[in-house]
Amino acid sequence: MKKLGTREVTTGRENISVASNMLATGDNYSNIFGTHDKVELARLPARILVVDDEEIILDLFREVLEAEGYRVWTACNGEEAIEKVKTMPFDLILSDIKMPGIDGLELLERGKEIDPEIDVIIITGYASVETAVKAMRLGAADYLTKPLNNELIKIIIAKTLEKREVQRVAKEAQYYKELSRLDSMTGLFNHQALHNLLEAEVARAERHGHSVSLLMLDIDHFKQYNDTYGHPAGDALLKELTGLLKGSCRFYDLIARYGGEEFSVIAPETSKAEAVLLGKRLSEAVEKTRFSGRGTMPKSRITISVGIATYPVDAHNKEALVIKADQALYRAKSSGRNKTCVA
Ligand code: GH3
Ligand code: MG
Ligand code: MG
Repeated sequence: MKKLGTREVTTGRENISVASNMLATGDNYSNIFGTHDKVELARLPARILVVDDEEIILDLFREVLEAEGYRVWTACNGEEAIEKVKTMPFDLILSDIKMPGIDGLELLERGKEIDPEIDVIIITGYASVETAVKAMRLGAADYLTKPLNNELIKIIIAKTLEKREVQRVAKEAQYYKELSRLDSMTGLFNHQALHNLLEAEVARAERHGHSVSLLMLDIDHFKQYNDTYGHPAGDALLKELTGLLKGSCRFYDLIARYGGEEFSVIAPETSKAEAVLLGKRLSEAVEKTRFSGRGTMPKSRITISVGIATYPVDAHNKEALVIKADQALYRAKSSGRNKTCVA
């Protein structure tokens, strides 16, 4: 197991011990104390709350844990511990099971109610294996038995924190994976995500014998809008249009920014006729919206053209569906724009 060493870092406010293993990844202090609150908090040394009604045990834990580089708080009963959990974030509670008033098991339950992410290690008497089992059933991360052994304390805590770190990293990876599916400007699915989702939706439609429709939308004369008002105004229009599309589609329609000023909507379980209604509804919603700057645009309004293709009537796979919808969009453009055309 990797041991967490510590370093002292002066932040101007206080001295903070930083686990040295975080520096091995090439991170520097400006990263750690930078703008990423989420990452920063998680990378500081673990915050541990020790709860026991015996002062001598609290002192022992404080000494052992602080020497390991952890930040330690103590409480001499369950009530005090709960107050502390309510007011500050802890990674770990280390609690005696037998205490007057709120005992360790109740603290475990109530602590998890306040902060479901918190890990709890229960300290039991030598002979009370049943209570240890009960604690584990209630969601304790682990348990320690009295008489306490310093080395075992260190190992159990380090193991629990390591598991916690693995879970945090996995969660963060999932978060960034999510981000990589989204278009940064609009928050809609990006081009790649659209292709992945369409592939999955076509497969699902095939399995269940449903239709799925693909709508390609493109803003008419957007270059003119950009040339007149500038790129930032164009960006603002794209964002405004995003809100409008979200408000006009159904909950389970999948909206993507296909690229530039082109959007697409995957409408699951939607026939061609229903997709045409959706396309027309979207066009009308855009046409009616009083976007700023519309006055200088053709016919004094912002409009979109829409091309539609439906599985299985127009195409039998994702690639062909995209081509067919694109061709329909091209026809909507070449036949005068502000139109909905089908494959
Ligand atoms: P059409 O009616 O044929 O679609 O004409 P159009 O002017 O909309 O199409 P064209 O393909 O000629 O021009 C697209 C314009 O979209 C040009 C480009 O500057 C603009 N554009 C693409 N992506 C962005 C973006 O992210 N932000 C802004 N502001 N403009 C963008
Ligand atoms: Mg355009
Ligand atoms: Mg275009």
